[in-house]
Amino acid sequence: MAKKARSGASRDQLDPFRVDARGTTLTTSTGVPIADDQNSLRAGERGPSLLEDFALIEKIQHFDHERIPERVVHARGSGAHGYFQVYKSLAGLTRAAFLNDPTVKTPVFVRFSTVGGSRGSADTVRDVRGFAVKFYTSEGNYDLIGNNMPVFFIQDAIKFPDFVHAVKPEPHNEMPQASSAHDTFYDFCGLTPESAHTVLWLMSDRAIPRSLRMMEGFGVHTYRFLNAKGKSTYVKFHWKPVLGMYSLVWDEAQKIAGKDSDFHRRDLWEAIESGAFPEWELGVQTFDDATADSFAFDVLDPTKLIPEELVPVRLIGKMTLDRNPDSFFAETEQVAFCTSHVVPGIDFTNDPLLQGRNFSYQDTQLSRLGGPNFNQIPINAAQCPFHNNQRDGHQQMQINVGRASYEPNSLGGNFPKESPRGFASFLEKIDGDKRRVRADSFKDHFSQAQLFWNSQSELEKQHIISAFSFELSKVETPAIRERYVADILRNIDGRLTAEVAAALGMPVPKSGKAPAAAKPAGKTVKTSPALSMIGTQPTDSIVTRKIAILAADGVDGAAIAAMKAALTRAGAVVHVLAPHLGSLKATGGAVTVDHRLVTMPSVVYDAVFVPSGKAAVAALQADGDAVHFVREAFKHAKAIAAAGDGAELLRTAGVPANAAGVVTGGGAALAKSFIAAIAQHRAWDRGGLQAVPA
Ligand code: HDE
Repeated sequence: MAKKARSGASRDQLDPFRVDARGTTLTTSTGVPIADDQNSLRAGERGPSLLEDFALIEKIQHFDHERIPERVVHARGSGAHGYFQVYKSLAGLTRAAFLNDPTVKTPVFVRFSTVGGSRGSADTVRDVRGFAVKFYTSEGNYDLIGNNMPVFFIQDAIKFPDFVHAVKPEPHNEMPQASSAHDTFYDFCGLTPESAHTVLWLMSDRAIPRSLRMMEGFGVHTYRFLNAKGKSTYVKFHWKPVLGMYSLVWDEAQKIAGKDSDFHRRDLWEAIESGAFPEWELGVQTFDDATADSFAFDVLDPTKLIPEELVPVRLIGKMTLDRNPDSFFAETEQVAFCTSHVVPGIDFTNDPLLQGRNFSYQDTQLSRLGGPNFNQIPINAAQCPFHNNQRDGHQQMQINVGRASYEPNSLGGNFPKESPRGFASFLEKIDGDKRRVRADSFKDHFSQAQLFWNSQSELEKQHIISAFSFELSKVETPAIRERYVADILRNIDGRLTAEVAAALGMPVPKSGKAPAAAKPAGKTVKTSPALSMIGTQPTDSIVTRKIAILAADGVDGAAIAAMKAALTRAGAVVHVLAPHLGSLKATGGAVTVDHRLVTMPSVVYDAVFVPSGKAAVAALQADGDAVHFVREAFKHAKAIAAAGDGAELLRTAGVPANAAGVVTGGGAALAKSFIAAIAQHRAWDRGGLQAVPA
């Protein structure tokens, strides 16, 4: 009954609910044994089915109701269990119990998601990724529901339905699926300049991560830490992936969406099954009111980030994901995150987006999960005791004993009782006029878009230009394209505007809507190196990278064995791909084939190795899939290695042996240089990739 990889957490609330039917008798859901599950009850051998067939009716009826509404946003997601451990007590900043004791491993459930697509949509679409963490702490559940980008498209919750209607597939024909490249999105964003900063992030490589394990997470809003004395410190949360942050290239992401639409889900699942547990460090930026007031932006505005150069990120603990769910539906689908799930020591600020979220998440679960008892569903249930006077409702799972379900009471000794240690909100003085208003401090929409743009490397800027050009080319209404370039891009950067305008075949706009506010005074930075991915990537590890070895009958088995051993030692995952399954006739020992070449395209691998062996190389040269594999890996700037006459296949594929990231030769030296090339992630300085026909 127990699963193989156990969470490091001391206990698991799901255990009592796990059902293992091995060795059991088939029954109805009321426990009546079933003798025949092949045939329904009929009047006569060829006659009509009978209404009294309760086994048929129960089975079909349950099936008819298997689906629940998918999430209105973030419908596509993948989850995993694990634990979080703080490095040392943060008692000075917060009284949150799970952040006070470094010996405690707090169980977590994490769900990663895309935003716009429906539940079955592809993983690698250009989109923001959700990064939602449920901490089952000793003082209740804490949900940190963030994204892989630190800012959001809008400033006020009242605009969220508008934004989501604009980005989702268009209402008349439900197209396009899981893509922002369409008219309604750019119509809304062109008319809503506060979205400019986040749309820039969406056009960056952050929106096409290589792996869910290789992306950052952000709490986005400014929250509060409260210590035992009630002292408040502002806090921004960051998740930093231990493996570093890496992305796909756009052409590759689109192809994977067709070839393996579960790419990220599979990658997460396989890493955990193999014991390569994904890890993130939790970082915090903490600051006081005076610091907040000194910035050139408002810390309550969720379209703004706090540059790490102004307030450094302090790493306070580590999260490890070490167990896959048993049931996708029971766990990943039914998990209900709510921003209102906070614990003593963590509190909200007046960020108007956060305030609206605090209603929305709680509310949406009612229609998604069918009633007010969703917190009793095993994946949502607290792992500490919970007692109150809430009663009844659909799917009530608890049998509350006693007569008193009210407070105060004398019949039940006045239990459950309030506690002096209970949650207490920050004592904040509020004094203002009741008004529908957007603060002036929220009106500068372009300074941080410029900060992000200016912080990107040349290559990353090119990728952003290509992404905007791609997306806006898909917009059918010329006025919407033109407005976006004139009113938004023109206010960010001249080169960005000119190059996108050129791709759209429109003149570079000389005028457009002016920014609503002048650049405010206050502390900020001109560039923030931490905002560039390429500049911050580690280049010394190939752990969990997937490497393909292309082989056929007649291959040099010893060359494969040596390369495989070296790559595996370095932590990579190695697959032998060949024209047929089974094993290959090989010199130096038989070689087991992991996959047929036609089932595994180059886009799902990080690098490719072609071993020597005359007959094998000749067979691969005559195989269009093998030639395309190598050429496409080259186009996507991946590391390519060839041993001995394996280099012939590279020649057939038009891959120059002296190009960056291409290594040839043999023996230990080849393995070493191949590993070094893979660790670079991509050979960006390869050049001429646009011209590669693959
Ligand atoms: Fe969400 N969001 N959101 N969102 N969001 C939901 O809640 C909403 C926002 C985020 O894996 C919904 O349970 C409003 C920001 C994630 O289950 C819904 C506003 C951020 C997930 C909802 C926002 C997020 C959601 C849909 C603006 C990053 C997936 C299903 C006021 C900090 C959680 C659900 C999971 C899901 C509302 C803005 C992240 C409808 C009203 C900002 C990661 O309640």
